[in-house]
Amino acid sequence: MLRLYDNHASTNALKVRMLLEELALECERIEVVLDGPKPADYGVLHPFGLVPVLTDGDVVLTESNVALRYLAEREGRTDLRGTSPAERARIDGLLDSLSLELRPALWGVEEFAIYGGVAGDESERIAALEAKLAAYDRLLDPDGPWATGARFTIADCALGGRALHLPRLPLAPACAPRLRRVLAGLAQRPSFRRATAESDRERLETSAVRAVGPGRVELMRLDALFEKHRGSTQGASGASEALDELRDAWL
Ligand SMILES: N[C@@H](CCC(=O)N[C@@H](CS)C(=O)NCC(=O)O)C(=O)O
Repeated sequence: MLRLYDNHASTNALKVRMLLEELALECERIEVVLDGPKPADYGVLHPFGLVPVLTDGDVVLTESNVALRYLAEREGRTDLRGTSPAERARIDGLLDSLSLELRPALWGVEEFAIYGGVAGDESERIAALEAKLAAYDRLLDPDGPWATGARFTIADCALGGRALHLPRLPLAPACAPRLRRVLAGLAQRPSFRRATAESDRERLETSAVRAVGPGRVELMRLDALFEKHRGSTQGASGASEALDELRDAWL
């Protein structure tokens, strides 16, 4: 039996939730708090105390990218994992660069734009992220629609999680066109919509977009849309409609 130690707001857990939906696998989900004390025995499962953890009987996986590879291989889905050593290496490269190169720069901006932190060097952080995004974009297939080309793979699941907040960040509109294209495809994909339904709902209820820097006007527009939908939408489908409108405004 698969079990996911999850948090609805965790972008790393979202990658795994999305693949579970894609594979239509049953999985017990246990919500673990992100900020604040974890259950006493959680440290036994995850040495760093992070989310997610995926268990499959005695198998314990504590890295989201490893969970993606494991699930695709467990189900014999070479289409998702890559059909040759060269394709698997390409997919692994996209996963690694996402975690090692893009994530720290993304966090630098998400910290103040999404989570309300005070930075003081916002413009530098935005410029650093835009440079990383431009570089990462060059790794993506030019024609798409997905990260590596015509076929959907676990690299797209990873992008769905890692780049979830991208539409809400104050970035230059022309930044990362290939990545935006992948995100536009994901927004229509049922597995992504199901995997994000819960966090979308919470986001609508607790919208706290900070209007800063060059993206100020765009963010104010998004904020106005959040306000419009707040209270008028109920449940996951209402939240999805509202998020569609937000994504359309950005993508
Ligand atoms: N390399 C890990 C990173 C996991 C991670 O950073 N998880 C975040 C949530 S997305 C977390 O648990 N944050 C809570 C904390 O730092 O205590 C992975 O990809 O699974």
